[in-house]
Amino acid sequence: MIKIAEFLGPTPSPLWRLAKQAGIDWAVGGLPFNDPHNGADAPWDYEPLRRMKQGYESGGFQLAVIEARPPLNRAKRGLPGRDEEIATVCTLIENMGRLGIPVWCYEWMTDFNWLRTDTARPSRGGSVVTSFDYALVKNSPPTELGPISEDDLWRNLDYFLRRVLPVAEQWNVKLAMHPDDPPLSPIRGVGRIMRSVENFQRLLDLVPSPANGLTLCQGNFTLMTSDLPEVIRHFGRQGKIFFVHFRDVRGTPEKFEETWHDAGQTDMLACMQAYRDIGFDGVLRPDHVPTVEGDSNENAGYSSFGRLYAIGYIRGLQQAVYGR
Ligand SMILES: [Mn+2]
Repeated sequence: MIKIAEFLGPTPSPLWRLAKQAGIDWAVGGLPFNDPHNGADAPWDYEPLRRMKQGYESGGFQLAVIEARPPLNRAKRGLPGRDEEIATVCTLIENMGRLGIPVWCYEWMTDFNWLRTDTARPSRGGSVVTSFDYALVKNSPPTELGPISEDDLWRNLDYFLRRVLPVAEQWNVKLAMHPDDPPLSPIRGVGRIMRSVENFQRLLDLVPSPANGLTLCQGNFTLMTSDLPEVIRHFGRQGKIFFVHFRDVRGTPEKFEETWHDAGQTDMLACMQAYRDIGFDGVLRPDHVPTVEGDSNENAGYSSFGRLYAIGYIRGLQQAVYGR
């Protein structure tokens, strides 16, 4: 059975109570905030992580996934200092293992993370969503660090995985690679490799390990295929889906907008059936949601009230597919 989770900040908030009221028992967390109690400890050290986990538990949530990364740009680019960054990741993984936090969601986007050209595009009934149009960025100058090829990104990823995966195996923590968003390459001179079903298979085959897997972010994967349920089965049969982002879009990798969960291009019911068919028993969270009336668009994609609708929609699909 899937476990429906929410992305929650590390301190109690109205959103925590809304999520709890909507029936959420699982939290996806970031890294602990800087806190005077941390002393010399970094966010990936044991005590800050332990206190964060305990905080979620006192709010009624089990911490199932950490979806934040220590600095990794040197590792992604293969620059001096990458071994120190990789050591930090190994510390995080070990401490997650000690605390029984089973999944780390990471990504291999260098220089910049998910990219949109509009964060307030009108959607249903005056709600707003994010959107992307490659035509608006195709003439953007390269990033400060300059172009980097896809071959270099693969080489650096291989170097990273060969050091981190043995630690992840030892501590029983799973690495769940998130797709590049948008799944398009290059952007601003920067190659983006996690952008196709074939490339995700290449990731799995690059360094075979029970800890090497993926985050099935539907909003990106549905732009890589015309048959998302089959892609879910393809990776699910291999036991490689460790985490799911449940959201939808309309369009192509070059030009798309995010949508309400009931209004995108993907057959969401068929996706839920595919998760059941592969026996997926991990965590699934609504990813980006529309910003709706009465809510702030300050953190586009993460509106509180928009999430309530998404949770209800997902709960309905879950009960339709798995029964009550
Ligand atoms: Mn995602």
